Amino acid sequence: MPDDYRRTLIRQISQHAHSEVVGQLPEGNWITRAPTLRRKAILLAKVQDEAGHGLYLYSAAETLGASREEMLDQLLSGKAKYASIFNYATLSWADVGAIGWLVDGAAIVNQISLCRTSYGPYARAMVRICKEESFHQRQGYEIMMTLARGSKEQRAMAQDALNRWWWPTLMMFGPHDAESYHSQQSMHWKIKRQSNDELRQKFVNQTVPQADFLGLAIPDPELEWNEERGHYHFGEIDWEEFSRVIAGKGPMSRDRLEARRRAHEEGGWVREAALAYAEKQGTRAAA
Ligand code: FAQ
Repeated sequence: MPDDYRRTLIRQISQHAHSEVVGQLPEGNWITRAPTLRRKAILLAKVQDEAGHGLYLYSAAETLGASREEMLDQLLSGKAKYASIFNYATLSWADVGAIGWLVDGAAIVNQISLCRTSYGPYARAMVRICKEESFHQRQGYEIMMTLARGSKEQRAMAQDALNRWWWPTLMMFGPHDAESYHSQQSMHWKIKRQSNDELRQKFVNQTVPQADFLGLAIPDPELEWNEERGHYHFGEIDWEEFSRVIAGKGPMSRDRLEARRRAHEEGGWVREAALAYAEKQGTRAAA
């Protein structure tokens, strides 16, 4: 395996794993405040799924020779990137709906494409992840539907969440193709099967009718159907905001890393106990 191919995969897969792990935080914040027991149980299951996705992905990266400690170190020291979207705050219950609908929706569009990525362990992890993300996306849309059909205040809450999450969601697909310095090589190696702009367009095309069905307005005055292109035209993303967020200066960047560091420290005794237990079992098996 060429070294650069291996390095590129470790970079992408570990960033993807970090995103799943950090991605638990914005919604995890709402578990204690979910409006009903049913919503709480669903949200708990979803957040647990994200932890599981992190595990599949760290394991896939380990098959390439990266160690778990090394990858976690890079995340906790702030060296490694993770998806920009998780550096935004979840201000209301509607944000949990918007994350499921939009963020998981965008993640699926990207990950369906990655089910055909050229590295088998990554592609196989994606198949299972996509099935789970599909459940996540539906639960988010169902929350939005309930709010959109609810009281005036609930509709306003749903619209406010869409207003705040729309643009950061479009940023999840990364820079424009012309600015995406890894794309050409990754497409050549078939790590990426579709470009950042192609996937972003696909997401917009499938999401606009969903917003229409909810009776919510996408916060983009330029948004309109282009008959000739067979695609929605949409406005320009604020790339300065994107650069700021991926440089670690997003609205919640500091809190996210602090929460991960604290969880790592507080979980030290679990790792120690698991190692001691494995050692004891090993000694018994040898005896
Ligand atoms: N955020 O040259 P490109 C989820 C970086 S999972 C942060 O285009 P590439 C599930 C990029 O790393 C979401 N950084 O790079 C969930 C590179 O920096 P580097 C995660 C970004 O790799 C839902 C530089 O910019 N999904 O949400 C972003 O060819 C709900 C130049 O960019 C994945 O990771 C960004 N948005 O394409 C969980 C999918 N965009 O590494 C909880 C797998 C770009 O040189 C709740 N990854 N950058 O320092 C990919 O498909 C690709 O890596 C891209 C970027 C498309 C993200």
